[in-house]
Amino acid sequence: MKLSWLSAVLLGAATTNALDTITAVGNKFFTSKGVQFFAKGIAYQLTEDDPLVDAEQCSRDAALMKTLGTNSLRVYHVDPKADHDKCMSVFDNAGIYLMIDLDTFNTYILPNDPWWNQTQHDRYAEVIDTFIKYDNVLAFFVGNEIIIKEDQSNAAPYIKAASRDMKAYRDRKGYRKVPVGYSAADIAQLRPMLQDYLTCGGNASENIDFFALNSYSWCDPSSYTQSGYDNLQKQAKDFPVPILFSETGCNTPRPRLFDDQEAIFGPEMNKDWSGSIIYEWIEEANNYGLISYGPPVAPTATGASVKGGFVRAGTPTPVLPDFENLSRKWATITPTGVASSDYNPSHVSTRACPTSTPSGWLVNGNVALPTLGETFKGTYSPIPSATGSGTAEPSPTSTKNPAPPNREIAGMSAGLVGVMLFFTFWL
Ligand SMILES: *[C@@H]1O[C@H](CO)[C@@H](O)[C@H](O)[C@H]1NC(C)=O
Ligand SMILES: *[C@@H]1O[C@H](CO)[C@@H](O)[C@H](O)[C@H]1NC(C)=O
Ligand SMILES: CC(=O)N[C@H]1CO[C@H](CO)[C@@H](O)[C@@H]1O
Repeated sequence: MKLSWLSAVLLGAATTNALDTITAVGNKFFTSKGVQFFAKGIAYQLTEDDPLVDAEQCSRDAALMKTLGTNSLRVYHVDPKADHDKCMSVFDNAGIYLMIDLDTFNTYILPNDPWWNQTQHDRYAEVIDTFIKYDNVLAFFVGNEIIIKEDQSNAAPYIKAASRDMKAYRDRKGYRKVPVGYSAADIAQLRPMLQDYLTCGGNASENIDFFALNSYSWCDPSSYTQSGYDNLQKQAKDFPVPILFSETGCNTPRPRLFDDQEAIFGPEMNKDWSGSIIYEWIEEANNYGLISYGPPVAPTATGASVKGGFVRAGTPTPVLPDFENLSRKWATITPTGVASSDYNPSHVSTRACPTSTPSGWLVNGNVALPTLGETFKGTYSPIPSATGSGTAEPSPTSTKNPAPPNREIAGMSAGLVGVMLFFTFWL
């Protein structure tokens, strides 16, 4: 990564594509040069509609992101009609990949009354059409924390249907195989059923290409076992597709030490996990920011780049000690992983589709997925899973809700509440 960025600088402005494209193979991400990719990511959503349209802002942020050591961003909402060329190029030249959510405020799959229809499909497809041309697009999400309670698990086949259709769309258009995945809330009672369900049944065309978890269960000072990461690891071992943290960074108590990064990139987890995305770049009411664009203003204040009590553009100033702590932490971490030429994905395995339990996981085994245009009617019909070795193919297979009902540990609920606040604001 560093090398290609450096060579881009040496070659000058003529190099528009500094970064190699990334695909999913087995449970890992690899660049087109065969180098395993681990995300050192940041959640980036300065404005509700789209933070990837203001080239000057992207440049100011990218410059500071380089000192932080980030190689990827997650953006929750984009406007597919806007021009993203400059921001995408700025981030590409800074060695930064983008993970983009396809849904937005009025198109995400609903948890209690799910449907999946052409309007949603076309909007998601529009985002793919807009972003597919950028080599530094790493992944697309079909949803974020759609399910946050056990009794919402009936929405899972709709997530799978959305993933199936967006992958089919991508392939039908002959697009690059950008992995399509889902970003889950960390609800202990739904683990590992949700991640297993989204990758079960034996038909890679219907499964997500990667799974990601928003987890705030590691609150410094903590440890691999105290945080529950040991359990996350057990459930991720030899997972059939890449798995990563799509949000992490508990902020209670302070200071944030980001010690979980050592576990995620260390020997306990790095054979099964592909990195993490720290929540979040901009400081706002939930206090997760790594930078701010100025002191808070009155919640009612309005003006260019002011909303919800915070300035949302300008020169980024590190929030201390968080920014420095993360920067120092990442500087000590250089996961090498495995070269794709040395990687044999045959040990990863698809799990059985989970069976339902009373007042627990509700989708019983493998079920017929909703077709485009379908609304959930209360039951699913079972279908047998495709048989076979149960081994994943060594090929590129592979929003927002009210407060969570079950709090696994204090840190997680604090994190989720923070995230809820963020989205409540944007809604
Ligand atoms: C999809 O569902 C939404 C919400 O009910 C509706 O507004 C929209 O018209 C539907 N789209 C189609 C193509 O039926
Ligand atoms: C796999 O899923 C795709 C998409 O739903 C479907 O078209 C195909 O027939 C399925 N393959 C098998 C073997 O069932
Ligand atoms: C790794 C690191 O830099 N840790 C620092 C994080 O911030 C606290 C509070 O300033 C310091 O005590 C740590 O040394």
